[in-house]
Amino acid sequence: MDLRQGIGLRKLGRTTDEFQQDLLSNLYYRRGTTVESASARDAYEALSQTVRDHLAERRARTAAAQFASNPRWVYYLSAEYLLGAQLEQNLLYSSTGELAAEAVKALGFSLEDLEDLDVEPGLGNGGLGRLAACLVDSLATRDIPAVGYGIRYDLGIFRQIITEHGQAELPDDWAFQGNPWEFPAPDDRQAVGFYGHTEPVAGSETRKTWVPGEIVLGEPSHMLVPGYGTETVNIVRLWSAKASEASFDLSRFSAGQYAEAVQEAVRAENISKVLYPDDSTELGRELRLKQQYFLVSCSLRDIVRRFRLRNEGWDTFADKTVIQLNDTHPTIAIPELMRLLVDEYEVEWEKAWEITRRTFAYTCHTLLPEALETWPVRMFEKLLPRHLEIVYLINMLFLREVEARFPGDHDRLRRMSIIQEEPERRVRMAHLAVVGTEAVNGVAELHSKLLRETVLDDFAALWPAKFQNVTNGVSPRRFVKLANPRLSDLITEGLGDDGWLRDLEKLAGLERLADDASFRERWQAIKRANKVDLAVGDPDSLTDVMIKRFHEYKRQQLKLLHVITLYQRIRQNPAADWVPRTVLFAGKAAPAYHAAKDIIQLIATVAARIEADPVASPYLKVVFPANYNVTLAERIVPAADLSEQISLAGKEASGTGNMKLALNGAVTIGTLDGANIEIRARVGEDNFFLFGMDAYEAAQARMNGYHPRHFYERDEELRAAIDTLTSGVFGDVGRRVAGSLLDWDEYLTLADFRSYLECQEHVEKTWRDPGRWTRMSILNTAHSGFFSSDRTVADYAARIWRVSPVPVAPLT
Ligand code: NBG
Repeated sequence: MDLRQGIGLRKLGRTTDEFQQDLLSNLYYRRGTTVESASARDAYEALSQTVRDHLAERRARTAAAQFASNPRWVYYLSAEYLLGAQLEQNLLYSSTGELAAEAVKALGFSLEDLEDLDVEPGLGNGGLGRLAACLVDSLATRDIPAVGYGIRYDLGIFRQIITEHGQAELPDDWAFQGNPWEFPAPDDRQAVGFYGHTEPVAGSETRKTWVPGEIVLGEPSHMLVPGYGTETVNIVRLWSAKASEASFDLSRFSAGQYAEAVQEAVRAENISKVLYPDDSTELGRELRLKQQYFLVSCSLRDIVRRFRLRNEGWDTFADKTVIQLNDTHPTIAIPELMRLLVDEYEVEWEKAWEITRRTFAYTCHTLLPEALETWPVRMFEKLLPRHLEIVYLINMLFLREVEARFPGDHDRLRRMSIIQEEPERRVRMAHLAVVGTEAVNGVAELHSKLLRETVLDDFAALWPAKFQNVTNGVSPRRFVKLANPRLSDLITEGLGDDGWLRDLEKLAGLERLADDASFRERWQAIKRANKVDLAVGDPDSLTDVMIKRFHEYKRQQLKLLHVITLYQRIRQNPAADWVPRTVLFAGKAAPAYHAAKDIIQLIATVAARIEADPVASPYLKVVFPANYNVTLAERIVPAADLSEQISLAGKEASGTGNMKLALNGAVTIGTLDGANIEIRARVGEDNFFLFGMDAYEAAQARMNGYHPRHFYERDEELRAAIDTLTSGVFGDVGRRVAGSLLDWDEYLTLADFRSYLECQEHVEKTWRDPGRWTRMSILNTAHSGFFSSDRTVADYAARIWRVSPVPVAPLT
């Protein structure tokens, strides 16, 4: 039997009876229970295992095919993955949904009940983490050999609750009851060093020996990442920190010093305890740096191990390997690969550097200068002494190159150095990432342009060809098919087949239906039914949604000023013909980001006030469903009429919520920022509500001395809105928010206020003509095909990774 070809695998149950038998054997043999005593949890676990087996079988064939072809691999390194719930996705990707529904019914459960037990692994914060999940989905869908590497945080992103004091955070023990989707692989565990010192190696100038002061183990487990409409199943490999046996102090334990006995072990395992530990203390910051190195060290050793399975020497390493750095968090991979090559494998520095540079590529996800990571040299040196030496050498050679190109330009050297000197010596991770990679990309056209013109301009002048753009995308499977089954069915009917799920540009075929009255009616009825399901307000009201992380640059405060103004207008003239609106906010704020938490609290306060007001509440409702995550997004997105993308132009790198919403037929109100620009260009100016300054105007406004009070004084309605906040009717939090707007208003909220309000009036006028609105909605979906993450992956594959698919033959 040739196991390598996956022959020897029996075909899994494809009829109802067979599937049911498989489910029962999982219930008996793996769960150890019986039909009579099976709980919903038992049924959920047994079902998940049955579905997982279908994917695992494909995984075995994928691994065999990939191994045989010894391809160039994509390794995606990311501190975050927001994978979303797994059961429903895996049912879809294994085409077992109907079989499963039948089989669990026979056990006395409904599929929906079991889906409710499926907890989403919240291993990320926001857009960056969800992008990682969409890209791994599309990598598999495009049959590209790839592994996603990350950290298996014990506690994911906190669970948010909203009280009258605003946001409160609770721990998210997501795998408390186990995670049926995960395969532990303790054999592939790695040892990771920290601290210690370095020693010279006799006879070599560049090689050193690093003697770490602490060793922590990294134990991987992987989750399966199936492609859609293809056989490929890739994996995401997540590392957990484990203390070594030696770290348990038996003699202390015997002496009754229980806490002391495990102290070292606890410290080691804290590395994968939480996502983004609070970095307001020195210890917290060090823990974050430890996490970064932990991820990088484990993953690189695993990548080398995998390379070694099929190849010898180092000559082909960079041909067979491309490592994509998802933002700067994994950037220490650059000095780490140098260390492995030079110190451990005795490769010459020049050759090692060439390999390293050719292996890595870097995606930048921000434009906010404060979000560009730097680490104090002092801390770096203590934790990673050898890496700092390597960074210094990389920097010295790099600065020589700059000096050769721009002789005597000392200011340029200072600006470009990987080491920042003032006011404190720090390692600039973004500079390291640019210097040590072959390609650098932004995530939307404008973002990539601004990176070249501002944040990374010196680097773009030195290496213009290195800089690229790859516009983000989202998975149409998760965000249309799974999230919005009604709309998916209508689209499939309208287009004649469901080929759009793998080739999203096919949605353009809906254009001809935008003027078809009966199609429009059905489209509208679906939107309404989705609103009924969401159940947050009157389904006939304009459902106006702003769902994203809370950040001042995203300007939830601008939306709130609009709400307050609407409220005051209604109060002044209750008899007018108001367009009923349900304004939905959802999103989390970083626990230590007080200004953002203030805005959440203020929204909750304003919402309660309007709710209690009999005059305004029939027309205006503000809701704030707590704990925004992928699962909640899947419920909100299909129900949205209006998508709020109102960041200050030049601040949002791309946005991906904007894409999900447009794909589901929400019309955008937005600034010329991030991917909004590309959405507008595709759906058409007439189908997009544009307002506000553009990025250049915004930068100008700041440079010319921006005075928020100037706008406050000149705009009566704005003044009224801010004055109510200052008056204290919305409590101290209202005063604080008003104060920060009047005194500083970092993101020019007041400057864009009038333009935003006028644009919202235009929205209402359009909404009053349902035929016209629905046409706009259909055209948004029809022209959003570009925003599939399948296209994003194809772009990376062609221009950055230069990889080709390795198809997996179906089981015959
Ligand atoms: C975020 C940007 C978004 C972008 C996502 C994915 C970070 C650091 N950046 O605009 O703010 O859509 O990345 O690229 O999370």
